[in-house]
Amino acid sequence: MRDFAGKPVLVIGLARSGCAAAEVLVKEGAVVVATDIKPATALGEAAVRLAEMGVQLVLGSHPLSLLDGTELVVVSPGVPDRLPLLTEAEKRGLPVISELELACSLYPGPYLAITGSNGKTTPTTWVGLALNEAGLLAAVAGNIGVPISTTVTSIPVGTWVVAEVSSFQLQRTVHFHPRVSAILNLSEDHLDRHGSFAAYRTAKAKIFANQTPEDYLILNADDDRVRALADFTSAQVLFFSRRQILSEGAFVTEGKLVLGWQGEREVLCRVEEVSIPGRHNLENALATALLARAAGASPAAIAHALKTFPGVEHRCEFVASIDGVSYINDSKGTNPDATIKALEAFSPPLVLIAGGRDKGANLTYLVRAIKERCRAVVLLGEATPKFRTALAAGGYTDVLEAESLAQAVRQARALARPGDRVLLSPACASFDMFSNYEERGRAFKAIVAELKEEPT
Ligand code: UMA
Repeated sequence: MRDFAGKPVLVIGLARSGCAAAEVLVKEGAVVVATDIKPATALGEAAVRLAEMGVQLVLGSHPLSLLDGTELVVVSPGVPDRLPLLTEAEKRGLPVISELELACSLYPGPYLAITGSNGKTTPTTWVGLALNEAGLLAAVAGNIGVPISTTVTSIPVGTWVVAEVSSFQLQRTVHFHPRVSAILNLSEDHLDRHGSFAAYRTAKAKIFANQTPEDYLILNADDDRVRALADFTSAQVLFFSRRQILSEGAFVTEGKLVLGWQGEREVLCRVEEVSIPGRHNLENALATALLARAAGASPAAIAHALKTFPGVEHRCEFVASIDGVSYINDSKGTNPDATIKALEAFSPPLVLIAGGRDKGANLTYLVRAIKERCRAVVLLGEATPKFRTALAAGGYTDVLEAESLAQAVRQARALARPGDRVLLSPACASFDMFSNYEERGRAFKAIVAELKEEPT
């Protein structure tokens, strides 16, 4: 374990990750300076508390002089790579790590890490449940919203850290070594940050960079881009597939979810017993089962978790039914692929609310899915012109535009007919109008709750 006592460390970004990192570092005896581009008034209470703990805060700007005397830089996932302070740190040869790397320097594991472009949160939560069902200690953390460094400093030794990890967090890891890892799917995302799909995939592949033949790497056999990564690891590769029968791994046969495990076939449950709907959730269930098995859970515990998992907030979450119309919160659908999966999880017709901050993704397949499944689309946020143009180019004209989420929900209500579903699945980040997707999802739910009280 690393010794931080007396070490001068600079933390960049003071939202969830940065505050957690600074706090943990202070407790480890480091001399911490922390900076955020926002002024104190715009930061949460956690940042204010840091000052009381002895952290020197430099807010509103990132002067390069912050690097003088610093020995280590810990950067928040949301801070762009091209920040002059980071460029200068690299020029000076200072180590720059993510909060994930900080966590793994404090806790040796075992780690079970899950990445992918979409749907990470569901299997991460589900695996945590399956491990607990199996009587194993497990704590769920990471991109899911709980900083890993906070988690690893508050759990008993030997607890599995079940971590949802993003490309931003993986990008700046050095020693991160999960015993079990998974890449669920790969589609274009965060191109605004990584510059190219190849660079994005390279960041994702860091999840298995330190794995050895004693570890497991779990890959989606149905995703060509993911399957191809099997050639680049020393870990034991296991596949899951919704479409093929496998000798080893997780798959579906005769309407049942089955594990091929060390030469045996273990039947888990029937497809219709899986507790959450949609083809993508069947994939999530298969991934969950294999991950949990690789971490030592019994088939019986896994089967129980598959049948009882209630789903996660902001991911195809049922909110209410009003006048025969269901309202679904999929605020976590922050790229076109996630939105396509949400559209496919429900029977049409749907009224889709989409838009927000564009991340540079291609909309061709989303437009196709919208044409097949949507009665109408209500557009919102910065990406409106891009979506408008793409929908028009695809020959789709049932489009309205809204100034606010509240207006979008009311427009969707006016368009929907009994039996329809109103789906918030923006295919974009939330940062143009909200602090994060959780805030957007909560706002949607509050607006729907108000609708319930209003006459039609
Ligand atoms: N900032 C600066 N200077 C800059 C730019 C930003 O100081 O030039 C500051 C901002 O003012 C802000 C902080 O840096 O205060 C940025 O924080 P952050 O965006 O990293 O937010 P956190 O609350 O720390 O959340 C992060 C993850 N956010 C991102 O990756 C963008 C959360 O994932 C994660 O849940 C949390 O850590 C705990 O681990 C969210 C996310 O959107 C869900 N992830 C992306 C995704 O899933 O697609 C990767």
